[in-house]
Amino acid sequence: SSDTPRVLSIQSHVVHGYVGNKSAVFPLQVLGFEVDSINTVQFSTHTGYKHIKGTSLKNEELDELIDGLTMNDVDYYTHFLTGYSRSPDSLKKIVEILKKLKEKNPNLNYVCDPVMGDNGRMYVPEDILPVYRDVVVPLADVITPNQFEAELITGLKMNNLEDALKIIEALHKKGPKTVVLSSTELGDETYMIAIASTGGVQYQINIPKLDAAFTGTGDLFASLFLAWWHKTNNDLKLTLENTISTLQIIVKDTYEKARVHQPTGKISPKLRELRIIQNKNFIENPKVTIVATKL
Ligand code: PLP
Ligand code: PXL
Repeated sequence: SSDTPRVLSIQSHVVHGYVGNKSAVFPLQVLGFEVDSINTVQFSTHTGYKHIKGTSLKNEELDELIDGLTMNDVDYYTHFLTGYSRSPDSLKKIVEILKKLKEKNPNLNYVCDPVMGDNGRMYVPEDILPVYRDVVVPLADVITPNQFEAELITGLKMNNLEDALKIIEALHKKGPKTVVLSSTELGDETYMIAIASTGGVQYQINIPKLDAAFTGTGDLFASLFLAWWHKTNNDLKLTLENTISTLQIIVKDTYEKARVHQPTGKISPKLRELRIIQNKNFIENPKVTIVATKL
């Protein structure tokens, strides 16, 4: 029916663990969204493991799946979600799909996580950048870059909060009405800063740091933000608080359980897999433990 939001999520699938669609689909479903998912790759695990096995969906195969949806008249969506993509060609294909979906629903909400890298390092081919910057980002309603991705897209460097606000402004100028910096290194050794902006208003939230890096958190962030942005009727503060509070619960729980098995040293990828299903209740009913402040 028209009151159930419907998402098309085009992301990775991993057999084991939680990145891409494995990280995004369950939270969206739990929060009441109909989710249609297309898997851009099917790998055994995410690429942070030692052995990478699996296959990627070809552009023709992606086209064929979309054709099937169109021909059967099941291609009406309220939301479109994309993440990790490895080739400029597949990104251009995503733009074609977006345009088609917008013909069917002009109010389609496109949430784009322009996944390119973090901490000063690109982990997708460099020729992806101009496609995000010049073609994809201008068509997005909501973008969720981290600091490094926001710097790449704008060509500006972020050394302080003032820079961050200039970068956000530059990102709005490209098109997106909602810009969220999912994480920045503008805090200190104990916390990161996330900032959400609708142009008129900006909120900051401080995210406690743990001595481990997780994979799939960005994908989870984008799905939670999409869900709460819709469910709160575009309440920016509450959306940011619910998103970060849920992420914190999951990341902390994952960390604490991992530390039981591995008390010291670097935690293996296997033990760092996000404990998403175990925290289903917190996904459904987030306890706001971290408050956002107006900038
Ligand atoms: N890790 C944690 C604990 C977070 O709360 C967040 C986002 O808020 C991220 C990672 C996301 O960072 P990125 O977008 O760089 O993956
Ligand atoms: O979370 C991003 C991501 C998505 N898809 C695959 C990945 C990763 C991160 O490592 O390996 C296949």
